[in-house]
Amino acid sequence: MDTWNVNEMMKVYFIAGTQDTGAEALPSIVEAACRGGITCFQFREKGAGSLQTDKEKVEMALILKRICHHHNVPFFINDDVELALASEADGLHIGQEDEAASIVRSKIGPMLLGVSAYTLSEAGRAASDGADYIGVGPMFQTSSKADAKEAVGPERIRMMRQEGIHLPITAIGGITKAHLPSIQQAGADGVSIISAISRADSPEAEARALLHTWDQLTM
Ligand code: TZP
Ligand code: MG
Repeated sequence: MDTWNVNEMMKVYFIAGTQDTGAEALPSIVEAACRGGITCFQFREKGAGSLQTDKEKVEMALILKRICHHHNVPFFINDDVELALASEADGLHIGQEDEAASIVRSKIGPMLLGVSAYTLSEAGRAASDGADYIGVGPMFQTSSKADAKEAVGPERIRMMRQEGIHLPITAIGGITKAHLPSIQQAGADGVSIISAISRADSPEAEARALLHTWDQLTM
């Protein structure tokens, strides 16, 4: 459980918090997504409807981590260094509005670190600050993030690759199965998804289909 292959974990990276699913449903949705073959999970507890107390967040994080590890899926925390340390997560993902990646890197020790990058310079800085991967987006319009920036499309990833960004890249924002070919062709290592999995009739079947489609494209 302690050594993860970052490139592999990029393929189908599922993100969710109780604001996306309701607190009751979240563990079973994460369990279903794990059965379907997600390659990473991030607990992103944020915005209207999210849990408010540290105690509730830690409790939920530990429940979700257990489910992930049962399926050999790495468990990440969004933004919250203290929660990541308290729950002994495998990794932390931070945005540009959070504390600088170089400082966070020194606080979390050997934990994996993901950083959101919208521009080429943000991607370059993430690399020099010691990020293990970057999340690039929003690719397409999304309703899962209140303060989402303007969609940039897969072209942004192609540009970053052309400009010498070699870090693993997960594409994020409004992504569905239909987008996978253009995202893979642009040079991404995988996709991060909230709604297409969490709101699917069957999160398990959707996760499985996403992974299958991604792997078929690679071949
Ligand atoms: N960061 C950029 S877009 C986004 C985040 C967290 C939301 C992605 O959710 P969805 O439902 O897959 O568009
Ligand atoms: Mg953030």
